[in-house]
Amino acid sequence: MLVPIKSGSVYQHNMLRFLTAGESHGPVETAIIDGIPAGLEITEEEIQSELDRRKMGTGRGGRGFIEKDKVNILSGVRYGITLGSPITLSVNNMDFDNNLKIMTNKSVDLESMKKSRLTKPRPGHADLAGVLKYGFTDIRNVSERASARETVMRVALGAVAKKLLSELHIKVASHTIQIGNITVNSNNYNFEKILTIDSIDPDIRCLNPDFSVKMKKAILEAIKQKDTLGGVIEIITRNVPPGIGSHVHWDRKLDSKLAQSLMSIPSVKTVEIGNGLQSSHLPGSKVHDEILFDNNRYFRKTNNNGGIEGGISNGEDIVCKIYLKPISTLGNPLNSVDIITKKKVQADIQRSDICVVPRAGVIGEACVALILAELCLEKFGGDTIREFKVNYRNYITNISDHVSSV
Ligand code: EPS
Repeated sequence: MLVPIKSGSVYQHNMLRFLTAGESHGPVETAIIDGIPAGLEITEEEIQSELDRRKMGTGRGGRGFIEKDKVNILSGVRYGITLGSPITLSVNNMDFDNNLKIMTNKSVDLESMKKSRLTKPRPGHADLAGVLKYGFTDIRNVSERASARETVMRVALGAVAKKLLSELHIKVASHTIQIGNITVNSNNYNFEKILTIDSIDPDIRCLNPDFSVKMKKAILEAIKQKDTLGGVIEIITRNVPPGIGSHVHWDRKLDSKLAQSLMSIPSVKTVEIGNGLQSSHLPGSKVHDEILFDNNRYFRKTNNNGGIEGGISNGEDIVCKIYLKPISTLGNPLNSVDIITKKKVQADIQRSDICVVPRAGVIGEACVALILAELCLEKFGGDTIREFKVNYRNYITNISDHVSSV
């Protein structure tokens, strides 16, 4: 019989939290994650392999070829093992602009900064709302931090979260199901195949080769037209036990936390759990997943609810989709208004990506992994990985005891 070791105040004590910092063309992107138990094996190479996955895909702009995205572990890990103390990660920006040392260097030439400032906000970007909110006359003060470059740290942190989840056999995978108006049917997915999608189709990350060709063509056409394209990614998590998240408070619900995390990825405008969009058109009898019991466990034949009911995981795959709008920096810019002159102008043209959808899957996986790691730590607690795993196994034994005593 396994003995529970966690104390009653686990929720506060084992809270996983993190912060990222860095401007897109500043010297460094950095992050601190706190709450990872001691004893987790993690190396720079493991984090690096996730960052390398994020660099793949058709539709990248020139910046992608400049950045190395080489990660450094600066604290919280010794000899490849976590210490229970905050873990600091950093990635140097190769395309570093000295003007972005403004926070430490007051002696920069303000006149030339004034001349180089960006004043023509891009529709769809944080540019205009950001300068109004923070009282700036240079859009770069906003766009540098609003940049999707920040997701480099989310992916690095997500690698740590994924490693923690792997201790509970939880795996996260993603694939592309839409680029522009080309959509592939993702029903009856093969999870093991999705786990290997990077080697099958590194350019688009789509399981169907015919659709992948069409999607790639669409991106190349958008490049020719100086336009941009959005799309849809599906992110699937397997082996999450029933009972992660909670129905008792709005901000402890697994689906509400996943939605916030995924919605925070730049360009994401919709987060769908299970078949949420389609379900809104159907009667309940065609939507809800009937409950079955066999081999000492409950299961469902369908998974329209995407593995979450009442904000709690039900043991089925957690299925999320993210819908991305096209990138807002356009080669043929839309109309805008200059924030200094208030005259009608065309928005700034800046070097940019054309389509971020293929690699958004890697970012989405990280966002999902960070939430599941947080909620698994809330549920199972522990200062060490051993405690965490014993508590997990104890819980799994308890729920199957509950089943057989009914
Ligand atoms: C981004 C604009 C581009 C992208 C960048 C995100 O950068 P730049 O303005 O330097 O050309 O390449 O993404 C990355 C650098 C990255 O690593 O993902 C934006 O404005 O969001």
